[in-house]
Amino acid sequence: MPNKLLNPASSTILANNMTRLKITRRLGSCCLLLWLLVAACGSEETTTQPAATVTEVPKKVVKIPVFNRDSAYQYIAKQVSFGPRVMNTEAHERNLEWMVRKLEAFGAEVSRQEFVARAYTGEDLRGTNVIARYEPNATDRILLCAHWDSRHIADSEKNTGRTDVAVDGADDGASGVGVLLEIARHLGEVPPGIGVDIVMLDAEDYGESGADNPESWGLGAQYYSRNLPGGVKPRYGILLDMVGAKNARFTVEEVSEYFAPEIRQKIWRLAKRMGYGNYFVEDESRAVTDDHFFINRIAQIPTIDIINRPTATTFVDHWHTDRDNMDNIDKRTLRAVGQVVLATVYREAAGSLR
Ligand code: 1BN
Ligand code: ZN
Repeated sequence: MPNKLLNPASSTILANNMTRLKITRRLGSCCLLLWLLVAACGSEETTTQPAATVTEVPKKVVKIPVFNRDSAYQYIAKQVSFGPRVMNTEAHERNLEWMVRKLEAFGAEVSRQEFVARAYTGEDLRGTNVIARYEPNATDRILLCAHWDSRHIADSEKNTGRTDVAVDGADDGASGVGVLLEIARHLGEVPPGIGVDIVMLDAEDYGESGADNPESWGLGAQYYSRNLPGGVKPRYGILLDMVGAKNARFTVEEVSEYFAPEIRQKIWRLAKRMGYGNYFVEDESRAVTDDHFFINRIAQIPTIDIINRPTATTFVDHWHTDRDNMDNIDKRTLRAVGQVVLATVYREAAGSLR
């Protein structure tokens, strides 16, 4: 993928902006000098003003709820308890009803986006994206999303058992949903001060492995992106996928960095300041055809993927195997991701996310 940031046109814009910033700063310094001179030569009233009133702007205090990793863990276990959430199955249907009830109980305005998508196998898949809105009338909005379906086959070469059985998807799917449900619970209790759309995307994982067929993945995200509900486009999006494993490494994934570099950087910077730099690492990893790819390409909402990619090209060993179960879910990872995303939302609302 060509690097857009390095093309000559972008560098000119960048250079012009930098020059403008320097001129503004210089003008600012001149004004300050002038003001100091006037103040020094001024009347009694001017000199009796306390210095603090002219130099200090009080910082806004942002109260961020504490993410409960045990709740997130329970929400993951509950999803897994229904059985693999494969399209056109009863487990999928039951999980959907439970998830919708949960989001409603957490005070969101919930709607369902139903669709039928043709899979690479020729089957027609009945899918439902679930959209949970907080502060539904706000025009400034953030999108948080994860996929709630699980893969129909355990077809990774690292799978040691049967390859024709569906995966539990504790990490691949349920972990992102579990973290978002715990975030939803907080958003219902403490209004974020900004619009938040939590979107549980369906039919992400019914794609064709090892084939040049990217459109076979992210079917729910493709439908969502072509049928954006609510009339207001979120400012940016954050996708959570495979956010539950022990010692996860959220590397800088190529699609995220191509479409949304500033957002990616500010979230990784925040994570580091919060002490989670061991999870949010600066190493680069190759592009993934995950839901964010379609949200970026089709809906043009700059969206990043927080995804566990231990090295530039690999996924975790349990990925698309029969070992993607609760044994691989680590509460410390859930807390790291959940707390960073919660802080992102509340800080963004307060204008204190740098
Ligand atoms: C992410 C989790 N994905 C599937 N499960 C997206 C993906 C698509 C990953 C194609 C690798 C190849
Ligand atoms: Zn998958």
